[in-house]
Amino acid sequence: MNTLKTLILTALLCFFSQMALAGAITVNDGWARASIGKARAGIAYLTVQNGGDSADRLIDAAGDVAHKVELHTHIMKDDVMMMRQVESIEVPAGGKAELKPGSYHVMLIGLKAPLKEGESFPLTLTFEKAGPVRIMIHIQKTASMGMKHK
Ligand SMILES: [Cu+2]
Repeated sequence: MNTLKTLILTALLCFFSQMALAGAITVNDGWARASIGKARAGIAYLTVQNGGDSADRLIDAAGDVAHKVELHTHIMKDDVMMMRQVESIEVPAGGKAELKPGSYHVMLIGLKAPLKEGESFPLTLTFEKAGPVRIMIHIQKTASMGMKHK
């Protein structure tokens, strides 16, 4: 009887700790700028919040919106802002990772269709521990060009 109780408890605990793990990650504020003319690339920004007590990492982004979807960052090299692909983006325990202009971003290479203001598209982000999280990216008006992407 006691053994059975222990087994059930253990099973329940495992179940809940798994849920907590997946639930620790929330993604907010997904947005992208509307593309201009026949621009072949776009960028998506978002905020990842980690409510858990262990760090996680964003390791992949995927979506049908473009032929290739990559995780990128911006770096300064000889006073020139450049982009570079990154393997992963760290999300500290109890903290957040911001994908924002001039920093980390999701690069959409080879857009299948123009990004139109007011529309949205789904992206699937994969976290090392929390697994896949599907989010919507809302397309906003093109701001006066701050940064140039090829
Ligand atoms: Cu980029």
